[in-house]
Amino acid sequence: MLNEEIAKLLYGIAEILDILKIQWKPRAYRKAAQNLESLGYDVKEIYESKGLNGLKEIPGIGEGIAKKIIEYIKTKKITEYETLKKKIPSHFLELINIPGLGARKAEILNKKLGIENISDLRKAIVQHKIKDLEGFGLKSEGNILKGLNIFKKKSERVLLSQALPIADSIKEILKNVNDVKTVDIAGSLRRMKETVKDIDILVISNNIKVIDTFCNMENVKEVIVRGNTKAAVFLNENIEVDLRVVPDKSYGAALNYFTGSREHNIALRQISIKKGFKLNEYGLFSRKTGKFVGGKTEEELYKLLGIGYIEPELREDKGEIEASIKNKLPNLVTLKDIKSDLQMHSDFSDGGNSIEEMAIEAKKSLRYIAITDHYGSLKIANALNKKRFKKYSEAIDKLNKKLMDFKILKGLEVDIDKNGNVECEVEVLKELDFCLASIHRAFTLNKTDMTKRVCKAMDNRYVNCIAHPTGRLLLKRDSYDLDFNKVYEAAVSNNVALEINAFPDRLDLNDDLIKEAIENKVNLTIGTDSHAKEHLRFLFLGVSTARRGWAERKNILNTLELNKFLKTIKR
Ligand code: DGT
Ligand code: CA
Ligand code: ZN
Repeated sequence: MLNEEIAKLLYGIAEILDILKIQWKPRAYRKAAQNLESLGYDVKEIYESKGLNGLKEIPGIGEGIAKKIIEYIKTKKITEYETLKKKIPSHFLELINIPGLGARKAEILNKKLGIENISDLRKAIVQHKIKDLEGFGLKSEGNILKGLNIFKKKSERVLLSQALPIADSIKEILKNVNDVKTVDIAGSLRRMKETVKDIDILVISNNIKVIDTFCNMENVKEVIVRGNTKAAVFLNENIEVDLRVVPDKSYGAALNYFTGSREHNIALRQISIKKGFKLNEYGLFSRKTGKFVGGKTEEELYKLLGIGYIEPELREDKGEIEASIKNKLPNLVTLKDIKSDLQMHSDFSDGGNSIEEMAIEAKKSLRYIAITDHYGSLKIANALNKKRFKKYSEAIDKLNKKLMDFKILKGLEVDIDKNGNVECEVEVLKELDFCLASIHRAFTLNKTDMTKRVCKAMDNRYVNCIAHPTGRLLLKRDSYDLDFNKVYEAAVSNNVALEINAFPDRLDLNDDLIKEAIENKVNLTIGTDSHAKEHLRFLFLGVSTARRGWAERKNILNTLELNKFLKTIKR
């Protein structure tokens, strides 16, 4: 979404205004940035459907900032930010990018310790120079270090959902080059890892023209390497793309090698050694004679190694090879198995579309959905209260009469308060078909209290599922502390499911927790957490995360037909 990119610039403007000692304005920019970040639907979509006035309806956004948003949508920059940047010393620009280090602190660090950039800052932390500065202290030094690490991660990896469309468009371009037989995405992207460092692409061709085309794509910012069989470029989108060109004969071996993971490759190589082979990206060879044995396809390769084919999502050396040897690999759930989407919002709370619009879009590929608008004291999400719930409930009933062969479950996403109480009246809870409970505030409780809080919410007999159970936001916010063994136990004994939230920056539960939850016999659901009908397509991200967590059809409640689903969630 553009929201975050724009929010980042608005925060940047606020920081610079602070440095320039301009009063009041920074606050307005910060407020606007905050609201944009938590908006949940895309400002670009609002602008396209409702224009300037649509943007002005967003809380905290007046005419001035709305115009800057439009400028960014159209030109990908905000002139005021560019102008302001020139007014302050350059060292600030780098430092204020660090989460938790604002203009005021950056100024002190620069004056007292001469810190000009990130590398100076890191040195000062290592030498513990910061803790002794007035107004800083050990804790503050630790926080700056944390901020540095987040910044580092952020500048190194991108979300799966951001890399995928870029990779697909490159694939389209390369497919159309003469003599290109096959184009495949490899690396962590093929394994559907939640974030990726770069995009790896593999091509069968004996024509080096494909390298030319690749290096001359219009979004290439810089060519990093250019050879006869490989090239690497850095794109305007701030991501690197590596291309390998390989011959037909060893394509399977190359695809396998460049899909990884590195750990999976190493484990496969050990098996091949035991079998008297040598395995590399060119194929499988006899150790004795050096003769090529095979490697044209991945299927052939796994077969020659005496094990069953392993899906890319499983290739992390987390037990998949042992399972494959014993013929015990899971039969992974697929997008086609999914009959419903179990978390989405409408314009009754903070969504951008009506319930009907969401339902019509979902009906194209699903059999039923749960509309789960926010309920409780979550003001920022325009949460429903008892009075507004009545209208919501009627709207759903009415639509269910109108829509044929499709069911809208009456759901809510209710807030879990600090003590584990569900912020919703029993009369309302009783009317629901499906109730999600989740945490949106007080993230910093310690592990014991947080675990108690979630388990207590599960004790509530109306709760069917805990949404985004760890609360993490990829590249932005860590999970809160939970003792998952206790959570699994409570989930099973109360018959509460845990959600795999499919929204691109959540993917929560993550792959490892999904696997653990399944081992502990916990039921799982997938919810896109859509805030606009365009988000419904994120379902596939939930499915791929489930697959990375070894989920089979039977582990995911969304694969059930409606009646069976309702029976299964009954408490
Ligand atoms: P990423 O890019 O960090 O998200 O993760 P990957 O897995 O895409 O890693 P990348 O791009 O460095 O390399 C792509 C694949 O190439 C990797 O999954 C396995 C293979 N590969 C790269 N370096 C090595 C290596 O040193 N040893 C082995 N066995 N395989 C490697
Ligand atoms: Ca990669
Ligand atoms: Zn939520």
